[in-house]
Parts: sequence; structure tokens; C-alpha cells
Amino acid sequence: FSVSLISAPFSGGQGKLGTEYGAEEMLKFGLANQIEQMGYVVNQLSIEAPENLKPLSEPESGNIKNIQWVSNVCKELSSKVEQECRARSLAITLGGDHSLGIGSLDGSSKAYGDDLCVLWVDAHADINTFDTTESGNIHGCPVAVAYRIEKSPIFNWVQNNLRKDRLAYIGLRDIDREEMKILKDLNIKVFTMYHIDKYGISKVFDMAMEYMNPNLDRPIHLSFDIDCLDPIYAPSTGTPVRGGMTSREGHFLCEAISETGCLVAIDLVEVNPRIGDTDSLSITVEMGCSLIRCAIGESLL
Ligand code: DIR
Ligand code: MN
Ligand code: MN
Ligand code: MN
Repeated sequence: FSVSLISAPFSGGQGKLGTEYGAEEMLKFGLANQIEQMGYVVNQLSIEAPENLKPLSEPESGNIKNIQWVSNVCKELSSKVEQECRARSLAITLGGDHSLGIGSLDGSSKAYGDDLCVLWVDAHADINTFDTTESGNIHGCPVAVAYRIEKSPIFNWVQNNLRKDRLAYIGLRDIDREEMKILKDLNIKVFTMYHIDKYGISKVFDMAMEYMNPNLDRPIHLSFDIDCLDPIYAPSTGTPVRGGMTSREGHFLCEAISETGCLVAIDLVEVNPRIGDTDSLSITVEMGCSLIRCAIGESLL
């Protein structure tokens, strides 16, 4: 069984420099070696350098930042993720910011078709359209773009069979008003921090599976924004929100997904080594690596 680590050193989906170093820091911490020690064959690859994918100029796009650049980078990532998924290697995208989810979901869904189930684990819903976004940061929009809720022609290469009834969120606690409306109108399955407090993370995971993958026979893509965790456990990230998941809740979730045997792709995004001091950095980077290892079975007997 093999694992593909796909570095995606990109920060153009949001306003803070630094997420482009997330992948590098996790690799420097020894992630590839750690996964090899677990007995996997590791393929290390990288997307084409985002600097080389920068358009000469951006088209007029209202307040949306770097729209063509984000599109180019995500298209490149999509082809890498699709290729690794088709080779039946577990495709792990090391971000980078969460706009990359447009590319990674497109790639895995092109490889696995409409069976694909997506768990979006995040403090934020990331489902703004280009009309509803207040920040203009595309890392707040990837779900809308990937699921064709936002149909901007710049992203017309996004043509996949993702199904909104095979998507569930876990960990939300900072949802924009317009996002709330989209989630309700489209009847999307959401487990917020309230549900984690009320039922516990184990029950929440079971409910998510019961909803999208009751027989555990469909492939799962885990899109993990490190800011789903409380900032105590992941301080080096661009948009921290208090009241998040504990370290154990995050790890439990990864272990439970691993236990299904259905995991085919992971995104680990929004680690920003430029935010906070060196302690914050090592806490966050170690956390990212540890979560990935748990998701591929480190702590299962
Ligand atoms: C906000 C924040 N909803 C936005 N989103 C973030 O910019 O659209 N996503 N931080 O990760
Ligand atoms: Mn987030
Ligand atoms: Mn907000
Ligand atoms: Mn996110």
C-alpha cells in the first residue's frame, strides 16, 4: 500500500504569507520518514511551483483575490491528486491554504466518481460564493467552487461528480450569515462544535458515516483544516477561532476514519509557520504530522 505526499506550497487563497511553508515544515519534521517507518511506500511529489503558475495579470473579478492564480494552482493540484488516486495510492495534499481543496476534491472525485464522500473538518464552512464572500479570500469558498454552487467561468475546468449528499462538516463554529443560508437551502449535513459537545466526537463520526457511507463501502476524502482544533493545540494558523476541538478529538476523528478502511485522500491545510513563536510553530507542525499518521493507522492495533 502506498502513500503520496503532494506538497502544495501556496498562500494565494488568503491574505497572510506563510502557508506556503506548511508542507516544507511538516516534511522537515520527518513526516515522510515517519510514514515509511509505518511500513508504507512513500511517493514524494510536489505541484508545479505556484510562482510559475501566476498569471501575468488577474482578470476583473470584483473583490475576489488572485482568482486566476488560485484556479491555475488548483487545476495543477487536481491533476496530481487524480493521478495518485488512479494509481490507488493514498493522496495526501500538504498545504498551503484551503483554497487548494478545490483542486484536491476535483482530482479525487474524478478518480473515484460520485461514490466519493467528503468530510470537511474545519472551524469554517468555506462555502461562500464569489457573491457572498466578504473577505474576497478564496480559502473561504472552496466547497462552493468544488460542488459547482459557485459557477465562475474561471473555474470551468472543475467538472466532477461530487454529490452534496455525500458531504458532511465537522467542527464548525464560525459560519458567515450568507453561508448559513446556503447550508440550510442546500440541506447540507453539518456537525458544529455544539454537536461535538452534545453527542461526543465518536457519535458525531458515526452519524456522519450513517448519513453518507452507512455500509462503509464508499471512498472517503478527509479535508482537514488545522484551525478546526482549538488554537491551544494549533496556534500557527491564519484564522484561529476559540472553542475548537481538542487534540484528542482531532486524533479520534482521524483514527475513526482510518478504522473504516475507506480513506483515499487527505488535505492537511492552513498550517502557517510564520504565525506565532517557535513553540507555536512546533506544536502546530507536530500536530499536523501526528493527525496524518493517525489517519493512516498509526495507533490502531
Ligand atoms: C470567512 C473565513 N468565512 C471567509 N473563512 C476562513 O473569509 O470567507 N476559512 N477562514 O478557513
Ligand atoms: Mn478554517
Ligand atoms: Mn467569520
Ligand atoms: Mn478551511
